[in-house]
Amino acid sequence: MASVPFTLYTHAGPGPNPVKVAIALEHLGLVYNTIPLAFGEGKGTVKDPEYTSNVNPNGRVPALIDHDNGDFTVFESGTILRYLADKYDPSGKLGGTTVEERAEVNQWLAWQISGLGPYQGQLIWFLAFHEQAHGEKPGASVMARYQNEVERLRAVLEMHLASGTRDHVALGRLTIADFALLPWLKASAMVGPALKSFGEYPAIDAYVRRLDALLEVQAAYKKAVPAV
Ligand SMILES: N[C@@H](CCC(=O)N[C@@H](CS)C(=O)NCC(=O)O)C(=O)O
Repeated sequence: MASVPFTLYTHAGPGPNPVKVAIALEHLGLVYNTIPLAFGEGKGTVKDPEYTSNVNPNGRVPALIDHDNGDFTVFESGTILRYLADKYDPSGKLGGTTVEERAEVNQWLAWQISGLGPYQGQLIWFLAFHEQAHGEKPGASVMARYQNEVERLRAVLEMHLASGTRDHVALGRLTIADFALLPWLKASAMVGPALKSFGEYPAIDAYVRRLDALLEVQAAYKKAVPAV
């Protein structure tokens, strides 16, 4: 048995994907070390050949190594969350106890990973990094495309939470889908006035506050996200 059973590769900055996994590890009471990687290329980055050859061929974080399972290595945050729930939560509370429950959790996981994450992530890129990289501002129609899609997705979530007076996004209880959503909703702060404030989405606002108050969430942020 390894002395610390899990190694979690995180971002040396505020990237929202690795902390999802830290929240799950904290919630399950699993002990882990973090290895923060920088963006870019070279030693100690997400594109370091040592990392892409041995851990994540996609050159992104998070990735997780489960040392007590023969150093089983897994990347993609949604898949890591699913792995942890399936393997370490036999009650099924976090990931669903039936095929139908698992589908309900997975649909919101997929919604975050394929929708909110990429659109909001690219919006952050266009706002904060594009001009520096390309020497010109992105066109207004490009910005509008990303802003409108993020707002559309937020309106979908708002309606879902508000219409069922739901405290959680799936199954009426805390699941790995909440762990995936929270960091992306919190990361809206990086976009500033380019997106509406959560004052305009009261159900999302309450949802974020509720999850943020969990001790496991606070511990995960402390350990997996550097203070800025
Ligand atoms: N779909 C991936 C996205 C991972 C991702 O994009 N992570 C960011 C940090 S939050 C990253 O590693 N970016 C590095 C880069 O863009 O070079 C997941 O959910 O794990």
